[in-house]
Amino acid sequence: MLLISTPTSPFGRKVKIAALVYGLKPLIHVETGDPWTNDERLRTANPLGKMPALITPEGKAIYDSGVILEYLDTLLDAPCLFPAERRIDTLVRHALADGIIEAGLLITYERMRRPAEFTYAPWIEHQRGKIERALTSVLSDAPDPTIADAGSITLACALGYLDWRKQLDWRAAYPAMVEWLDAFRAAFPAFDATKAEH
Ligand SMILES: N[C@@H](CCC(=O)N[C@@H](CS)C(=O)NCC(=O)O)C(=O)O
Repeated sequence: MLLISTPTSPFGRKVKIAALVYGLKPLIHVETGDPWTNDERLRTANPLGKMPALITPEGKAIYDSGVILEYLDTLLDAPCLFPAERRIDTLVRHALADGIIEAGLLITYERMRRPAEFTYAPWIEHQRGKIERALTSVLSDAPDPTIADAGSITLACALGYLDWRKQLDWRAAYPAMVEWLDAFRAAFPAFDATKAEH
């Protein structure tokens, strides 16, 4: 399989952690894509030009990251990323954590992709509000940090992304989440193994 991503993509990191934890890494070859240029290979795989995209051995292109996780689950003896007995809860947790990454990404794009004179602070605050509400919600219903499913893996990637791009100081505001991430890191070395050198 070919995974088109970058070392820094939080969505790509979800896929890499899942592959490491569930022993699929040897089946996946990672190549770097670039959504900001005319990367025809990426655009052919995913017309939206977003990463990650996975090409199966049969040549089928799969995106987005959540669908790739669903695909990886089909390669396991039983689904572990979206376990059948808690599928809906896991899908909701996955959606919430994905939303944190998306809001963080929009803040980063506003800061880095838009000319400084056009940066719109209320838009950044709007996105930051989503992240704050999501993290507050997670506090009362956090996934088990010792189980690697789509919810916990994506939450860890979201927190790692906030650490990198600093959309807000989540460590000061949500100390319980620091403990949660420490527990996830201890349980799954794949988290640190997929940290990009920034
Ligand atoms: N929902 C998509 C989001 C993917 C995404 O936004 N990836 C970023 C990189 S981290 C990207 O490709 N951005 C370029 C763009 O939006 O054109 C997924 O889960 O795969």
